[in-house]
Amino acid sequence: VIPGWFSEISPMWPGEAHSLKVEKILFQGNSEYQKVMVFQSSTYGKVLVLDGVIQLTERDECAYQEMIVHLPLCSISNPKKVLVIGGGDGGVLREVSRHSSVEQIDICEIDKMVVDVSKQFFPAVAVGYEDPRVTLHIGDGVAFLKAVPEGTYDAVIVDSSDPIGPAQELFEKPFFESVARALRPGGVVCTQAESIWLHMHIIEDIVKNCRQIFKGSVNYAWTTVPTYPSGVIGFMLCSTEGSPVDFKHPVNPIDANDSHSKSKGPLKFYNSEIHTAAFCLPSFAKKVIDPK
Ligand code: AAT
Repeated sequence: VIPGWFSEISPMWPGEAHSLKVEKILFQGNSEYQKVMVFQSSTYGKVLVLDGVIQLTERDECAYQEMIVHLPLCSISNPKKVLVIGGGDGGVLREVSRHSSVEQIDICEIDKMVVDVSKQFFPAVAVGYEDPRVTLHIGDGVAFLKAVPEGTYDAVIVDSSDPIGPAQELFEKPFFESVARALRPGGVVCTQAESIWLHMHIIEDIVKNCRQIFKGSVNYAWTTVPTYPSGVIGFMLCSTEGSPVDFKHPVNPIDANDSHSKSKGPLKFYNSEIHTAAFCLPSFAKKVIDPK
């Protein structure tokens, strides 16, 4: 550990640790669920850390939040009801609210401290909470989904932390089963699905479970996020049986102008070309995820 630097050390990426130079620690607290920290970095703006793991930085959060939302929502026409699990910082809400067809946005985040800290230190992210379509539920996403009436949502977005800690069950088969139940026929889910460089075994497991549960399409996509372990992170995109969804060819392109508002700012990362490109896999990953 280098003095004055933050190093992200975890058994989920043994033998490596990405580091950022710390200008100032702005917040440290213990919630009921995890350690919460915010610091000002020299080169990535403010950084939100949970249990020693980077959740977002001001500089590169767009690459994650825009992709986890617009990959699913641009793949179906007229999404109306959207559920977000995790994502307490509000960045996913900010992106969902760019879609004018959406009428209802529910979010279930387990940790109220994440919400409060984001509102205090990350106003450009927490701006998502200002949309009147948003209802916040504080609680466990697993329990929340079990209580959702069948066929409620057009899209579910699972913006979850890594499977060590409170998010563990969000990577397990029973959770995916309740997501499928909560979706209407032809509805879509997009979940945080870790790194092809570090977590092929986790991804293989998720893919296997999802192929059994989701009778529409099942695809893996990925994006680059320099401050996430290995610099990339992926998403599992699935649809339920019903009108078929072709994730690789967006039917609901988002108009950069429509989605722009003074408080939200413009899209920085997502466009229709990168949407399609995100599904191209390196050969080593394709062999496991999508063998022909
Ligand atoms: N949008 C930024 C990135 C995140 S946030 C993940 C959120 O999931 C956290 O706020 C955490 O409190 C919440 N969470 C964890 N478990 C649950 C649960 N069971 N129910 C509801 N919310 C939960 C993801 C960062 C990815 C990091 C990659 N290394």
